[in-house]
Amino acid sequence: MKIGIVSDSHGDVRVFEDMLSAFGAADAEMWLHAGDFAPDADVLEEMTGKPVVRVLGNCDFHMEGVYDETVVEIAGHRIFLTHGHLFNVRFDTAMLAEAARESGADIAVYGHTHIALEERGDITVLNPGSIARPRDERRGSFMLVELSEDEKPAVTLIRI
Ligand SMILES: [Mn+2]
Repeated sequence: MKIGIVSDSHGDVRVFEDMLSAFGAADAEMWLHAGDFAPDADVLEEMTGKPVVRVLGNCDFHMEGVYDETVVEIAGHRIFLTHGHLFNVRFDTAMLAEAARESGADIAVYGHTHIALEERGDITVLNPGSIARPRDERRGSFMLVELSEDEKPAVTLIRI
């Protein structure tokens, strides 16, 4: 199953158009939004007609039924999704990976730094970067991830 991962759209939902017209994005059957701003996930849901799982970022206000972290189970994988500011991610991803491990996840997804990252260990740690305000390159980024049972996730980072 192919999923899309996006973060830190910061209200600039117009960029979703470019994102969704990128090669392969239309095939994503589900999206994860790692926060900032969580309400942007509603727009993405409307645009794609697909479910969008979201968490709260440090710039988000209280939203009914939306939390700081959540676990999503897809195709035999468990994905720990959180924005990252509560896990010291500006320093490194050790605390985040540990939280993912504790919740029985094999994949951790976060945002917050606006810097794309893919780390492979016992936990696959993914940051799609920011779709609207990248700090690593000029172009915003997101990820498409192919998930199959008993296989490591196949990750593609895409710049818009
Ligand atoms: Mn943030």
